[in-house]
Amino acid sequence: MAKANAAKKSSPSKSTAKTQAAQYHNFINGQWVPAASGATFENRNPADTRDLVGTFADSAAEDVDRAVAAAREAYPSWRLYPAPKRAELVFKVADILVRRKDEISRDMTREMGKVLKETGGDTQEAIDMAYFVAGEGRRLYGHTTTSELKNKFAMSVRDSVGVCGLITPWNFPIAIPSWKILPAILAGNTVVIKPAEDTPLSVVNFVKAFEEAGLPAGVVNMVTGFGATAGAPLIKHPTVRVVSFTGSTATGRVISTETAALGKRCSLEMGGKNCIIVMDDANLDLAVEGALWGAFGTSGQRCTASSRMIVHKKVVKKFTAALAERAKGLRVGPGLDLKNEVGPVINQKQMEKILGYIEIGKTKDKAKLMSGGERLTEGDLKHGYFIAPTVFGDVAPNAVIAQEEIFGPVTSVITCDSFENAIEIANGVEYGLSASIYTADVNRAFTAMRDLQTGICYVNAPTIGAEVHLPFGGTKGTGNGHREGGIEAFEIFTEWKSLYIDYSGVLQKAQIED
Ligand code: UN1
Repeated sequence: MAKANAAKKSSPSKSTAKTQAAQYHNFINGQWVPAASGATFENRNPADTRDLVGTFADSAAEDVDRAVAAAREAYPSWRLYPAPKRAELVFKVADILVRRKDEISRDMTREMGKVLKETGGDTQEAIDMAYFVAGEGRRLYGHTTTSELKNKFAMSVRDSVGVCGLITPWNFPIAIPSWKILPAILAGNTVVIKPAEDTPLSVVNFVKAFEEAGLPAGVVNMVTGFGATAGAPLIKHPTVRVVSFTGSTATGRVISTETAALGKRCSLEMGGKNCIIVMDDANLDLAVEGALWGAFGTSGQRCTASSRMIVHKKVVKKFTAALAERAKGLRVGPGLDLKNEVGPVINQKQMEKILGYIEIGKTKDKAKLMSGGERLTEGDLKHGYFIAPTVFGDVAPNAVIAQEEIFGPVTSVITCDSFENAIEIANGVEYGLSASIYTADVNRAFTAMRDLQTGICYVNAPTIGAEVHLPFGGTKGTGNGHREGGIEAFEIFTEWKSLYIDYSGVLQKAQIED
């Protein structure tokens, strides 16, 4: 699956053949090493595929074995290294990211396309996460509690689990790895990360921060490559105790089955079909502004993207016209050019998938195309994967484009008759990540917060923009009950241990009457 992507992304071109591309290796046991086979793959700029970002190790089971062995070797002493000391290293990582934010963000825009302001936000999210998680080094609280028996003390503490296998996506190439690596290592685990094949450079940059901070060898390891050849052996490796995955629902379900069969802990963060409800009493200008950002920020390639607008019949005409107008006005182009507001989509396969959904919207779904609806190929744009911000109007709640995750700059406006009808439409999808409501009515706002079946809910703001100190994740097809971010992130990366200390000097029997 992933291989096909990269093959398209990496088709050779004359203009780059002359320049020597940078070569990047795996990071195993504190060393930068090529794949055991010597194989590499290319990473190209989706805004201009003539630009070769670099070549990366095309890893396989042997590389995964080495990385996992390094993580296992490092684990016993890292586990016993005091958590506040582990936190000091994480604070150092944060400071390094602050210092290198611009450079990291530029590399990120070059390898995955989103505009510089947004890659800055992505890097900032990793910085925020590092400061937040590092603070936990002096907390990681458990409970002290009462005992049923006299002269007996009881408490619970968190322990680490062991080696964690982390599989991360390309849309938040450093933020999402930070959600996984940082709580994992702060809690005393060691990790092997396999970044998306479209964005290995961002994780190379992240790993360099751990190296510079002086993390012991083997605590953080990285193998680059593809899902089938590098991701699968990592997930299945018997030493790997925790798997944390962010990506498609289809892949997540496979991982869920495989890890269950092997008795591993598994956290999944998958798709979304997030909606903005706009009621007739909403501040319409604010709602349009929010919808524009929610639908077209990151070219719609967020799990949290606002891909459905559920709008009250009294204001739907006005809202749709205004949103389409604003969408037409967005400047689409390479993200490194500061005047652009929307970058390309990630690769050819993804572009074709999005264009396929646009076609379904026009034909099968019989929706009304209000803006965009096509690939942009003018001038140098033809060298990249640009799609015009697309708004569909008159979309039925059960239309394909209103049900399936498109992961591109496409949003659907659905008309609702009432608040109750809006909630029903909102909940009528397979996913449950994020939802929002624009209303001036506090009663409606609270009812929506109560009844929307999503892990994240916004009032008078779009569906994107979660902050790292609150739990992130979703219900239904979006996840499997775990959360990233917040102190809840530690649940998957720690094992609870209950401790009983009997200082009575006699045998006391719980639950047994004398
Ligand atoms: C994602 O799209 O997978 O809430 C993550 C947001 C960002 C994270 C998105 N802070 O939109």
